[in-house]
Amino acid sequence: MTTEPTTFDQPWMPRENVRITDVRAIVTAPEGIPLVVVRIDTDQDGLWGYGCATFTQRWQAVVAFLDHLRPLLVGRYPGDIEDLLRLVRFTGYWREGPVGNNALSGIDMALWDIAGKRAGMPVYELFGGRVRAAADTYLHAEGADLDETTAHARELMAAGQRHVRIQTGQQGVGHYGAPPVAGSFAWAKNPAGWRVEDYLVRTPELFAHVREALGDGVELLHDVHSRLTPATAIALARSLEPYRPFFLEDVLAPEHWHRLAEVRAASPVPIAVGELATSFTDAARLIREHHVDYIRSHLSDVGGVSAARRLAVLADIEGVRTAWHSPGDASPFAVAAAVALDVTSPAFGIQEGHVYNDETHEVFPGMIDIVDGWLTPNDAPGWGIEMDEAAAARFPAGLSGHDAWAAGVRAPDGALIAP
Ligand code: GCO
Ligand code: MG
Repeated sequence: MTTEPTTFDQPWMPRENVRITDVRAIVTAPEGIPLVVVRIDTDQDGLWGYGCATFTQRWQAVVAFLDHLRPLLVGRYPGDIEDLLRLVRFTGYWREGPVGNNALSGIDMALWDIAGKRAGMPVYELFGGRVRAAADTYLHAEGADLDETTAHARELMAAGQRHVRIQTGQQGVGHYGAPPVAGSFAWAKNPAGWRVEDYLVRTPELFAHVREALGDGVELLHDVHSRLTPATAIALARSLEPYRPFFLEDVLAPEHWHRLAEVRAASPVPIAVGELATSFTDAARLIREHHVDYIRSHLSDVGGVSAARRLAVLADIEGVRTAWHSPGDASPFAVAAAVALDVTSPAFGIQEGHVYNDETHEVFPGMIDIVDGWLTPNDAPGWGIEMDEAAAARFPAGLSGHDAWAAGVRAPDGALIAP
């Protein structure tokens, strides 16, 4: 093994005389949710690119990881994207994982942004062009009780949503994605506990209530958030069959994904899993082993848009649909990358959406927004989105609020559970 650094040059001449001059992270939290963006600068005037590297809970680790990569990339030609991604992965030896993959994703998406700007084309056209006009989306409806969640779902439908994820509160700390309900379990060691027995009763009640109120013209989704066992996941799926869920998400935690086949075999309710896949390999296995009906990867957790593009091809081959993870802890560059895949992949299923605040729009001029339930890619070169770094600096990132919340998600006996 050599001890001296060797030249990083590929054994071929770069096609053009363009070189990377800097790779840096920009962290901002215009909604209080830390977003990590990577900017790659080049020696060509006005040519730079952005990518999403958002691991909101541990963003400081991603920034530090990127510091390792700068010397590897500065001076390199930005056009050989795949070779650069492999260089980053193989020189670090220990590949994958959420920190390294998020750093890789920021680089990956920024290189595609540069490629689009150099070609004068939107990234989706570099991927082969459209197979559909736009990406249909879903938004989150939530409430402390059945009526509140139903009212929120109705509002989203009135704004043009045809797909709505419904979550509702329950006694104790409440279920993921909904506020807790006053009241607690006096008998419990942890009176504000999350009780699976309550959840298994309340969730079918929620679906029945929403279906009764809103009819069959809306697609209803629900996120279990990794809190069940195979047996209780099967019980829940079966109890929801009369209400025709569009999909049931994260029925099992990653530690039990090898048992997803049992859940899928026991009920026709479509299963969506994948946001917690922190390696391309794990996400690909979910598709290849037919554990899911929808793959839900967080693009930057599997290494970026190049990796997710491979997953979209695999999904197409295996009859799985995509449903890329993209709530508030994904930057507008992640949204642009997901939508570039959505409009170019035959395997598209549905796109998770988020309505960003005005401050986010100030930080990310050109970002794309949901209109009548649709996300449509920019036709400008690259992602078509810029970043106002002065505005970004007005929203410094702190600790993600996720830590405090997750630390409080415990069962009535006090045991921590998947948040
Ligand atoms: C979803 C996810 C998120 C995660 C969040 C974690 O389906 O959108 O479950 O809400 O909880 O992205 O940081
Ligand atoms: Mg989820």
